Amino acid sequence: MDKVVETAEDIRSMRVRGAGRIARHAARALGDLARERENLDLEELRDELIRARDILLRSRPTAVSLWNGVQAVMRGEGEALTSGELRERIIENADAFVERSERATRSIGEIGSRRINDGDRILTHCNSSVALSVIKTAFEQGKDIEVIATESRPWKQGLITSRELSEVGVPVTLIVDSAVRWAMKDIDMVLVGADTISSNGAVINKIGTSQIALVAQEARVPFVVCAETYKFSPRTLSGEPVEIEERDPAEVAGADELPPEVKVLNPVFDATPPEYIDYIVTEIGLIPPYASYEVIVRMLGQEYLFEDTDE
Ligand code: RI2
Repeated sequence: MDKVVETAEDIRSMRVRGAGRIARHAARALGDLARERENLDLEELRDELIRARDILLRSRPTAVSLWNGVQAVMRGEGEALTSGELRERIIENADAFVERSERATRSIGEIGSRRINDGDRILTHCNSSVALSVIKTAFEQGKDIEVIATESRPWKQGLITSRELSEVGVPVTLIVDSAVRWAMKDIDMVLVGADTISSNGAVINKIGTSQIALVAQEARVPFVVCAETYKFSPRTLSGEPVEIEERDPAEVAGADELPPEVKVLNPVFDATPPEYIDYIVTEIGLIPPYASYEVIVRMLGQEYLFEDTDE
């Protein structure tokens, strides 16, 4: 269980971050737990897995990818008749989820890149592995593109994006978050990731995303979201609101920088309404945000996470 606690701490502290990565990290931890626990009987193993699942789910509240990933690994745990069967099922589920998640990132790169034109200047926010998969794929196809990356306060994931793109040769310029409206006049497309997509098509992503969407709408610049289908939230279909994580105010300003009576808030995600979103690039194709309900129903109804729909 130590490793599970360590995994949860990696996610909580953002040593491992990004909605897709945290889902894979948690899935691997459950798979490893099942692999290691050869000596437990069925009930002991089941209890341990359920405890591990709950520890992992408590690590970060907003990205539904974590929840969907953990649910995918735990699928069918109640049906196993022996501990061997349970172990096998969890290991198989974990490997399948990780594999599917990595494949989805590549598929989104392929599909999304078809909408990028030679000469495009793309604005991206934070650090989304799927949005970057689209950009890198378009660049590998020989398209002459340029990226404007926002700093993304307070964690400055824009620096990670800038380094990552520059390493593969994509021309990239970093701007502060408040320079987005200034920059928008020369942008051809905004490309962002998602932590959660609700059944009404609202996209929950890094704080500041909804402001960028507003600016893009005003400037008539396409606003495109890149997200694997496990970022759509079945929980929102049953009316559950998406919890917006609020992190330590010290990430925004240190205690010694301000008088003690000043309150500092640090919400790290916001919701962009569907009317600001042109389309969502998923591994099953481009979908309008209003089709989110359909994606969720398919996921729920057909154990969607385990289908090979992108081949
Ligand atoms: P991928 C990140 O959250 C950002 O909000 C990013 O847009 C989103 O996850 C999706 O990332 P954080 O972990 O799954 O930096 O596309 O808070 O990599």
